Amino acid sequence: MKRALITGITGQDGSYLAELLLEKGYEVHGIKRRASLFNTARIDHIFQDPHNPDPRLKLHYGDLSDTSNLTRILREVEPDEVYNLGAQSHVAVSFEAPEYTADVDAIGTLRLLEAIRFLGLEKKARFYQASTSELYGLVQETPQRETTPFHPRSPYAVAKMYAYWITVNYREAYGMYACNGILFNHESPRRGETFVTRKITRGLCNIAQGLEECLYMGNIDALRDWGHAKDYVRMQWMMLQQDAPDDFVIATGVQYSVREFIQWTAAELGIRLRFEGEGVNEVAVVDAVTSNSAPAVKPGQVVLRIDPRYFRPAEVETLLGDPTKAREKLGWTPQITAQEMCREMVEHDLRAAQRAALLKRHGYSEPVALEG
Ligand code: NDP
Ligand code: GDR
Repeated sequence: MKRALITGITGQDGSYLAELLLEKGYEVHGIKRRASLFNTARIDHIFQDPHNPDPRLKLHYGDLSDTSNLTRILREVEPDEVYNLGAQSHVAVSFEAPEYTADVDAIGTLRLLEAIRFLGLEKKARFYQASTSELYGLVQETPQRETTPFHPRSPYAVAKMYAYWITVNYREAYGMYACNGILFNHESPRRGETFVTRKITRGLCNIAQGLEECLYMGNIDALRDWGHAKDYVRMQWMMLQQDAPDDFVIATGVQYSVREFIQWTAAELGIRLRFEGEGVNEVAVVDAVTSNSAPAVKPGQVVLRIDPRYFRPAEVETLLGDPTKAREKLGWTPQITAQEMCREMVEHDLRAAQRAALLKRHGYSEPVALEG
């Protein structure tokens, strides 16, 4: 039985990857952070009682900022595969907490690689690094592929650039099987609530149910290449099953704007929107409501405004990936389109909003709008 260690197992990708590896018969170890509230909601459904004689999912307390902790866990687990998905992953937050982001996202990756080497596991443990399309930042070529030069535009992207190169360096210097997946944005119903797609699906579902009045957004003209996290974790595993390590762009090759994602979400809820005004004065107004999914929304209602608080000090305006290498060398193609993914996210968030509205009507609780 193969053993895998996943940092960031409690995150979006970690949870889907853990499911996939359990299905494939792996023993899965995950590092979770100590928090004052439970942070395991995304993996609770695959939790296994640690008192069972042989649980195949095991969680270890740890943190990418703690070398001795990482070394001890690696020594205990002796994994065949290490997936480094743990990170402070929010680009806007990285401008607020640049040093912490560098410590976890850049030096955290070095700590993990060095611990593998220190323990003499460099020929046994295959290593996957969660690299990102944010490396391309101010894009030098469209679409972006493995050879496109990097120009990172945030403390997050700069930290991830260190992690990218240290992974390449350990491969070249020590012959480690170490790979970078350069992943473009990927989403799902498990996406963190402050990333743009989830903020939109959750926010508009809440508005549809009368739980919030208006969604406040930043740069809605940004263009992204969005895929589904389930498709992308499959590729993370595939990258570690090759004869030789390599780096791959993982993307759909199709690009949409944030504004289009807003329109899709509204359409799923039976809300027809029109955008009015310009720049920070732009708003989205309801033209018509054509389904009973949005009982609280009325024509003429302003459901979206621009708040400059969500603009970034340096923005990545456009990203579009070229996944040709992944298709040709690994036979990978994404199965779920961005529109299908949007529908799944709306269905999920509408159910949650309907439930919250029911509770609210009966005086039980009131959800709050999130920053992000
Ligand atoms: P999430 O933000 O959903 O998950 C991040 C995970 O990292 C969580 O489990 C989080 O723990 C954990 N983590 C945060 N800080 C630390 C730390 N100091 N030590 C250990 N673990 C920590 O991210 P995603 O699942 O979306 O992304 C996975 C990885 O892929 C990240 O590295 C991200 O930067 C990268 N990436 C993501 C893309 C995307 O579109 N989703 C695209 C390209 C790259 P907790 O739950 O306790 O917060
Ligand atoms: P990104 O994702 O920065 O690409 O990083 P995010 O969803 O946060 O932003 C995408 C684009 O939408 C614009 N935007 C807003 N973003 C947020 N979060 N909130 C808003 O209100 C808003 N309004 C407009 C942003 O400016 C941006 O242009 C994600 C993360 O998962 C990274 O970890 C990963 O590396 C990259 O994707 C690939």
